[in-house]
Amino acid sequence: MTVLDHDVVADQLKNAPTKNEKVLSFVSRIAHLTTPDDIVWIDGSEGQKALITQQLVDAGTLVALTGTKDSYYAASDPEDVARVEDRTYICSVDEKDAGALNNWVAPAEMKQTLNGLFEGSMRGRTMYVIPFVMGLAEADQPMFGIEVTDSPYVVLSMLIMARSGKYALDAIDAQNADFVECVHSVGAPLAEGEEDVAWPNNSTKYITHFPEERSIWSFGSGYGGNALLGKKCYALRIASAIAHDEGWLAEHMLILKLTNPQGQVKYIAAAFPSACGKTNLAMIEPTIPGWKAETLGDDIAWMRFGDDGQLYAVNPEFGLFGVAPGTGYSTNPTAMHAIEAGGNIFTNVALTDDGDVWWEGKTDEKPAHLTDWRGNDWTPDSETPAAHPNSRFCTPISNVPTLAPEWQNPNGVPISAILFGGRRKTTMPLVTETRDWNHGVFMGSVLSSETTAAATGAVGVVRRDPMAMRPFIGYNVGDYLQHWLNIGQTDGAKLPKIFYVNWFRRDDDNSFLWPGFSENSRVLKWVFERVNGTVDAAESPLGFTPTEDGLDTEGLDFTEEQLRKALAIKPEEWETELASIEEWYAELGDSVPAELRAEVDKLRTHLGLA
Ligand code: GTP
Ligand code: SPV
Ligand code: MN
Repeated sequence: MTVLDHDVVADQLKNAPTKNEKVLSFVSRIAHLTTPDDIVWIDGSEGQKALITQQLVDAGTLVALTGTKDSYYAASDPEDVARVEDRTYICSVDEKDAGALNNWVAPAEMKQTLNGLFEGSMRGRTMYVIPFVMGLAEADQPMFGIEVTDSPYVVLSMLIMARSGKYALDAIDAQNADFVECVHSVGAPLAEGEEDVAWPNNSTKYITHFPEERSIWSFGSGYGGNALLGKKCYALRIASAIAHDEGWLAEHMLILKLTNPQGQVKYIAAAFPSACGKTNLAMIEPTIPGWKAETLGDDIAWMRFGDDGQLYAVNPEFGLFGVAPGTGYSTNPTAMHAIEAGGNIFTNVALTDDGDVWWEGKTDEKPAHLTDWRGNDWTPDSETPAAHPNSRFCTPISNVPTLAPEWQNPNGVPISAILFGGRRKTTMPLVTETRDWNHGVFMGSVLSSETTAAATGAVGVVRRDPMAMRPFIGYNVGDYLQHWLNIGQTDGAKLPKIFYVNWFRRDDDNSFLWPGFSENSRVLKWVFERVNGTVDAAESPLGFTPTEDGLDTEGLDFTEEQLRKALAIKPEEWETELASIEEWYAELGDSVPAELRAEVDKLRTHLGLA
C-alpha cells in the first residue's frame, strides 16, 4: 500500500455514513486492494436507486420496460447465466470439514489466489457498499452482512432481495453487531478511457466461502446466486455452518401457510432442488374449495426451536429470484400478479417489440416476433428458446398478493410438516409419509432429482441432492446429516412430520402423470390432515401412503388408474433405486451416520429385498 493509495481511500471514506470502526476498516481494506475510482454507500433511498438505475440504462445494461410497471430488462453475458458449482469453494481450515461434496482449497492458498485476482479489480469502477440484514434487524439473533461490489446491477438486485441500506447499517451501528464480510467483483477493471460492456464479467470465476471466518469472496460473475451474496452464499452456505454450531437449520426451503375450511392453520416447509417447484408451491392457489394458501418464503428457511419445542421458520429474504420459464397465468397466477405490481428486474428473458418481456410458458400463444435473450431476432419457428431456461424475475416479496401477514414476524412461524422432493420421471411416488424423524432424514439424505438449468453443466441427469442442499451445505455433508439427526434428539422437541413428494413422475408416453401446480393442493390437504390425525393412511415400504380414497381428487379429471400409477412403488424400480442409494452412501463413505445406514437395511427389508 503506498501513501498515495492510502490518501485516496481515506478521502473516499470521508463522507461515510458511519463511524463504526469495524465497518470502516473492512471497506477501507477492500478499497485498498481493489482500487475503485469511487465509493458509494447504499442507503436504499428512492433517489439513490433512481440514479443507479439511470446509469445502468445509459450504460445499456438495463432496458426500461413500458409493458410492466417500474421494471427493467437485463441480458447477461451468454457465459454468465447460472450458478457455477464447479467454481464454488468451501475453504475451511481443515479439508475434512468441507466434506465429500464441496470443492476445497486451503484458506491461505485461496486468499493468495483471491488477492491476486482482486488486486486492482475495481479500477475504473465504483465500489458500492451494501449493508444488509437477512431476516429482520429486530430478530432475537439478527444476521447482518455487508456486501461490497463493483456491480450496480447487483446493488439494484440486492435492494430487492435483502433488507438493505440505512435500515441495516443503523442496526449494525446501534447493536455494534458483527456482520458477514461479502466481497464481490465482476473482475473487469477498466483502463483509462476504456469503454465498458453491458455485462462485465470474467471467464475466471471463484465463489469462495471461509466458514470459520464467516466471510465470502466472489469473483468474475454478475449472476444470481454467484453475485447476490446474501442469498445462497450467506443465507445457506455460511448460515448452515453457523446453524450447525448453534443447533438450528438453514435450509433450501419454501415456507407456506395453509388454512383448512374450519380455519385451522398449519405452516409447511418444503425443500426441492433448484428449479424444481419451490416458488410455485409457495404461491399455490388451491383448487379444493374452502382451502387457503398463503406465502411466507420461496427459497430459503431458517428454522430454530422455540420455547414450546416447535421449529420456527423465518424467510431471511426480501424478494423473489424466480425461474421465469414455465411461469404463467395458468401455472402460477400469484407470481404473475406479483410481477404486475412492478419494481422487477428481469434477466435473460426475451423482449417483446412493444417494450415488455416474454418467456416460454408466460402465455400459451407465442408472440410473432421477439428479441431473444442473446439479442437475436426470434420467431415461433426459431429452434432455440427465446428466454434462457434459467432466466429469472427479481421481484419484491411484498408484491405477492398471497403474502401471509406473519411475513415480517422476526422469529418466524411454527412448522408442522417438512416436504422433501425432486424431479424424477420414475420410481418416486407422488407422496409418501415417512415413519419417524430418522426415516425422514434418511429420505432427505437420498433425495434425488434430474439436474436443471439453475446451475451450469448437464441437464436432466439424476443426481443425489441431500435435502436439496447439495450445492449449498457450507461444511461436511456427513456432519450435516448428523446435525439433522441431532435436531431430532433435542430435548422437548415437537418435531414436524416429514413427507416425500414428486410432482414430476412420467407416464409411459412421457407425459406428466400428475397435473401438478395448483392441483398439488390435494397433496397439501392430505399432509395437513395427516398432521392433524384426521385421515387414515396405509403402510408401504416407504412409510405411509394415501388409502384408496385418501387423496381428494374430486373435480379432477384423473382416473383411478392414473392415481395408482402416480402413487405406485414398483419393485423393479426400487431394486435399481436401492442399489443406487447404496452407491450414493458408498460415495459419501464413513461420514454417513450409522443411524442412516441402518435405514438402508430397514428399507431393504420393507421392500422385501433383504
Ligand atoms: P429455484 O429458484 O431455482 O430454487 O427454483 P424453484 O424450486 O423455486 O422452482 P420453480 O417453482 O421456479 O419451478 C421451476 C420450474 O418447474 C418451472 O418451470 C415450473 O413451471 C416447473 N414446475 C413447478 N411446479 C411444477 C409442478 O407441480 N409440475 C410440473 N410439471 N412442473 C412444475
Ligand atoms: C437456485 O439456483 O436454487 C436459485 C437461483 O434459487 S440462484 O440465486 O442463482 O441460486
Ligand atoms: Mn433456489
